[in-house]
Amino acid sequence: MSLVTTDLAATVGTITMNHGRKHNALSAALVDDLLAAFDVMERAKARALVLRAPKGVKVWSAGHDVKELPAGGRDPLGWNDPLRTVIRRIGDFPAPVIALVEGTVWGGACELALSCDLVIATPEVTFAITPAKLSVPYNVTGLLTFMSRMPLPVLKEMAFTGEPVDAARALSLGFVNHVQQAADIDAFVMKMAARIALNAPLSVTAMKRSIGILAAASPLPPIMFEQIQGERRKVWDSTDYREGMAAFLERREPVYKGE
Ligand code: LCV
Repeated sequence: MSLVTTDLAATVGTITMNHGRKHNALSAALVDDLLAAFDVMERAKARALVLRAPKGVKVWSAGHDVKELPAGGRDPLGWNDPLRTVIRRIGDFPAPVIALVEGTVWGGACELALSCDLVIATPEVTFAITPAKLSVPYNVTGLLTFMSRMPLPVLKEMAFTGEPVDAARALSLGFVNHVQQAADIDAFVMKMAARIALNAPLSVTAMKRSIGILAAASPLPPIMFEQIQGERRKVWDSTDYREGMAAFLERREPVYKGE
């Protein structure tokens, strides 16, 4: 049974992440079903796409499936990681993707939501960037996603503390487009999606792709990329990395020693 449901109303598609038992943790299985759903919607030439969880969820997505992270000794967020793959798919999708967010959003799911073209949330939504809590070295394109959505001091606060930021603050900082009450958000999002779908799809796609290319156009000399990878390897090779995984699985607070 698929872990997502899809709906296509005229030229507006909706993909619903529906693995409630694991709070939509972005496992390989859930991401595979998401990718299949994106392909269905692209073949159907959807002109706007809504990415959501079931109505009224407590957790939109619990982020990367921690139980699928490598035990150590290699990059936990490499090119073929399911989270990286679905993030790229959102950017590649020809039509605008609108994140309809209810519930709490954790770790890589923050990047999933913020990599969408528009983010619309209820007031109860919170976003928590959690790599520091798990001793995970977030990856280059992931950090660039966050850097392009919010001021550096805000990203540093979220990344270093791991503490949630609520929808009102996210709206004031610009990484949420609108905040709507739970009773109103579905109609609000579908009205915006329908408005987008009435516009010229070739123009919308060209602008989405051009903006994406321009926003990602940050020339990084290879030596700097290797320097970043060196910093990240210190983390994924550390005993702290293994402590972060163990603490999560044992449902206890981690004790980090900086080694
Ligand atoms: C696997 C899970 C998860 C999960 N993975 O329900 O950004 S990075 O670098 O940090 C990146 C690596 C990343 O995204 O890491 C993941 C960051 N996510 C989090 O830190 C959130 C972890 N989850 C939670 O704090 C709680 O599950 C919340 C607060 C979301 C919900 O709490 P609640 O008490 O309602 P449970 O914790 O009981 O979770 C229900 C089931 O979902 C699994 C969890 O292990 C449990 O499974 P079992 O019943 O089999 O034990 N689950 C939740 N999150 N990220 N599995």
